Amino acid sequence: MLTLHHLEYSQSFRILWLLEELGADYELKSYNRDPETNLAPADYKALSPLGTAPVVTDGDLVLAESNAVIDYILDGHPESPLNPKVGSADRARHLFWYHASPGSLMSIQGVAMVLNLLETRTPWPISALLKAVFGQVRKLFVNPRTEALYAMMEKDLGEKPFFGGDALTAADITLVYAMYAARAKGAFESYPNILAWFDRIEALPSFQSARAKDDRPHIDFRF
Ligand SMILES: N[C@@H](CCC(=O)N[C@@H](CS)C(=O)NCC(=O)O)C(=O)O
Repeated sequence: MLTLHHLEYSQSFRILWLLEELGADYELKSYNRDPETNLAPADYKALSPLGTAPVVTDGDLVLAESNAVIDYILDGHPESPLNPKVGSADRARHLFWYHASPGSLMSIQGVAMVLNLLETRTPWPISALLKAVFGQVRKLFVNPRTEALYAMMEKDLGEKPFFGGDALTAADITLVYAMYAARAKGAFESYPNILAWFDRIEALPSFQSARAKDDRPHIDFRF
């Protein structure tokens, strides 16, 4: 049987939600973060060479990397609407958002996070110099790319209820981590269609049962 190794407040929540949505048979093993480093604890890091969450094990298989895990699980559920069929109306839209999550949104969030860390953890006067340079990086690269993505989300979610189209797909599930991280920073206050998507997914029984199994008081995803 497949085991999900779930690290609290992490990207493995996506896999928990996926498994609940599929009604799959699985075992759940939950881990707390190391209280000192806030990273995965040693027994989680020992699971896979990357030492990151999510990880699933299935017999001899140990698999990390969120979208690889999602694809592996969906391979076992070929009829699931979470992966729209080739040639179906929502196929291209689903593929776009499924890949834009790690490929565009999370990568730009990663750049923004590194810039902020460098700026706030470097002593003056180097920090002042970094601030000036990073201001340009934000203006020319980070902000336009982020705003373009948010504008596209707002438009698409104004036309259909889910990132995947008319129905929930793995695109919505894989985006959930980055979307909550962005919302926590107030990113979507002027994007009503995006905010309505959060209400929509939070109303789903699978999301609610994943939250119950996650058993954490709030959604506060961390790196
Ligand atoms: N690209 C990887 C990223 C995995 C990742 O960075 N996971 C974070 C959790 S959100 C993690 O494991 N953090 C704890 C640590 O690095 O010890 C994936 O999608 O699986």
